[in-house]
Amino acid sequence: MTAYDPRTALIVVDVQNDFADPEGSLYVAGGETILGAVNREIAAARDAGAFVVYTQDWHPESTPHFAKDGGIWPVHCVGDSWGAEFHRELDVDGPSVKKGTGGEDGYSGFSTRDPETGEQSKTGLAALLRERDIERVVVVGLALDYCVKATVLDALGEGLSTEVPTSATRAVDLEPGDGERAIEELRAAGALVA
Ligand code: VGL
Ligand code: ZN
Repeated sequence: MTAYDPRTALIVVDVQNDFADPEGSLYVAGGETILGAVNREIAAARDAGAFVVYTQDWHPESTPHFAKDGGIWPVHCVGDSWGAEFHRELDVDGPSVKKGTGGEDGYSGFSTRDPETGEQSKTGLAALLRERDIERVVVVGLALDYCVKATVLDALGEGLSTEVPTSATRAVDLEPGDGERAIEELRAAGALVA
C-alpha cells in the first residue's frame, strides 16, 4: 500500500467498462483483477486526507483515434455509453476529468493531442492539483502502457513526484513486453514504480 498525505493526489486512470470488464471492447487482460488494489489505494488516500481524482476516456462516435476512422483502436469509451462508465466495483468519490471529448487522442489525463494536426491541449487536471498544492501523485488504473504511462510522464513534466504501484495497473501489451518497457521508461523518466 502506498503512503498518502494531504499534499499527495491519487489519480485513478480510466477504470471504465471498455478496459476493465471482460465484455469491454478494448478489454485489458486482467483489468478487473486490479479493482481490489485500486479500491484499497482509494481508501488509504481518503483516510489520509489525500485528493482522489479520476479520468475517463470519453470519445465521440467517430474520431481518428478509432480504426474505422483511420486510427488504431477498436471503438471504445464513446461518451455516455456503457463502455465509458466506471466499472461497477470502482469506489468513485471525487471529480472525473474527461479526455478525448473533441475527437483528440486522450492518452494522458493532463493533455490531449489532435491526431491530425498534432496540436496539444490541456485538460483541467493540472489546475485541480495546483489548487490543492499537490506536490506528489500516485497513478493507478488502465492501461499501464498507454494512458497510465502518458499520465505519469506528464505528471513528471509538471514537476510532481510520481509513483505507480504495479499491483493496481495492467498493460494492454499490444506487442508482448510493452508493459515491461513502459515500466523501464517510467523509471528512466524519474517515476517510482514499485
Ligand atoms: C487507452 C488506448 C486507447 C487507455 C485509451 O486508457 O490506456 N488506451 N485509448
Ligand atoms: Zn481511447
